[in-house]
Amino acid sequence: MTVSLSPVQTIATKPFADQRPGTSGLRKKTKVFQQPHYLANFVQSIFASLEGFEGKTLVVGGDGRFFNREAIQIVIKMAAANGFGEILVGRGGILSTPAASALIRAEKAFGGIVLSASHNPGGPDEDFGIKYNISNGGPAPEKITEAIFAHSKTIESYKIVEAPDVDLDALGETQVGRAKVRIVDPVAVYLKLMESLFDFPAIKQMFGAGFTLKFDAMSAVTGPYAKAIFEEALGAAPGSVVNAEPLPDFGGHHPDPNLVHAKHLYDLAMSAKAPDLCAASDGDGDRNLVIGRGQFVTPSDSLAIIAANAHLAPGYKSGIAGVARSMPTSRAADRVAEKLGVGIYETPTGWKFFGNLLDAGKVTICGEESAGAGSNHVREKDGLWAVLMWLNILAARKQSVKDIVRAHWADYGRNYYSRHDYEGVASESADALIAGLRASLPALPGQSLGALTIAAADDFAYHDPVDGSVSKQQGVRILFADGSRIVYRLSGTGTSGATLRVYIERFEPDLAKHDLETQAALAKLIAAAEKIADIRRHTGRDEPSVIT
Ligand code: VG1
Ligand code: CO
Repeated sequence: MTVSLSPVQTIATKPFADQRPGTSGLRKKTKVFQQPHYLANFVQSIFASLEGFEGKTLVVGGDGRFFNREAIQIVIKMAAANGFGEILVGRGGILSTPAASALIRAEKAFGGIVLSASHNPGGPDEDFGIKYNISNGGPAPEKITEAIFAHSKTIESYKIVEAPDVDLDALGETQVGRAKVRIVDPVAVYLKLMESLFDFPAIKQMFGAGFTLKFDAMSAVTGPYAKAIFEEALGAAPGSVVNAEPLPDFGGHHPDPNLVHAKHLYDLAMSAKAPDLCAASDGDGDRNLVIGRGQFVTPSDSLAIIAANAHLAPGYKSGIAGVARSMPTSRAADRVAEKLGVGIYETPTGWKFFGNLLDAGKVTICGEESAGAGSNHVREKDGLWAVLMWLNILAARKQSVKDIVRAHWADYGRNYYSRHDYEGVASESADALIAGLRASLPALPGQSLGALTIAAADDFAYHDPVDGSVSKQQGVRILFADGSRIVYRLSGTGTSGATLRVYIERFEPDLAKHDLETQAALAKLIAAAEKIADIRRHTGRDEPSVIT
């Protein structure tokens, strides 16, 4: 008698109207995802938007947040039912976003599904998310995310294998339906990749000589990676990595490594007990925070400094092909690219826009003002990569973070930069503010606000130089005659109401003026930003909820 392979069931369902992926996948309140069929509908819509995966490999993992394990079981059973031949899952359901990208590439997988709402808080009353990555390891481009959304609006059924849950904690292989499920070490492939890029012996020597690090994994996904890399491979003192165990609710914290949610690190870095380097990563491990003793490094500056120094790391010793940054990111990196004589590209917000440039070999280093940096080693931003890059630069230059940042400003000038977020604004009010800005665009050039004169104003549209696709309405830009900028856009990662982001930048070439407090240095522009967009009237807020 033959045992029938677990039968594929076709389950009838009805569409949910709200499954349009945002800046980085679909993010909703966990309770929304827990509704019957909600996750399954989206997963089926992903598969319906792909072609040619029969018998191929799918990588699956998540950031460990509440509902991660349940979601992974559903994804495994649906991938098997839809015809994937092999499903690779990080042990415990864990894979950081960059590690998932690395695994997709190393295993030549067809694609991957990452369960994460990234820097959004987790737990039964917080956020959950899911995103699909293509075979280059990067986020699905808009063509695919729009197809997923289109399918989700008409879906009538999904396929799932009836099978017992897979033991996610035991390395090895099992069979689910006709697919092989392989539970793999989530760290191994990633660690090997990092060893190939950075001078581990030099960094190890630096730690041996007493260099001190405090890395906060924020009870999110990077703990196991950071322990293995910093403490075990590089010899950082035990305890250098804190909050190293991924927790379903991130210990009740907001796993966003910014100056609000990681203020304790900032305070430590500014204190008498400051280690040489303080660093952190977000929920899914793709963002980074870097603070030297007495010196915070803005993500925009970090991108520029990494671009200028990447050649010091073995993986980049022959130089970089080019740099890409998201449009709102400061133009500090542009000056480096110019000096190096390499290309600089300006893309819309979100890592999915870097994939084509990286695949085409036009750029090596990419970054966003939102604490994201990465390179052509994967197709996602990579928090630990950024910290390792800094460690490598510090080991090679034998200078402090502070000295390196100061020297960079002295060479290139300083781009004062800040982002003001207005969170939880009513969607209609936020939409009205943006609509008002768009309507005012033609009349803005030539207007003066005090000493500032508006030279140009537009709604950023991106023309992808590789595939020719066009993405419109990616942020309203106000460009001033002195080179300063204000950018307005609405967040595409929130799960309740709208978040208005206002990005403010001013270039200061004068070395004698590199020590101003950032908000003070930008005060005139901040006032102009209010005036141009009428933020107070539209949002009812007197000040931003988060300043980074
Ligand atoms: C934000 C950031 C953006 C980043 C995105 C995903 O998007 O601004 O730069 O790529 O989050 O990061 P938005 O649409 O909210 O501004 V993560 O760490 O959530 O994957
Ligand atoms: Co993230």
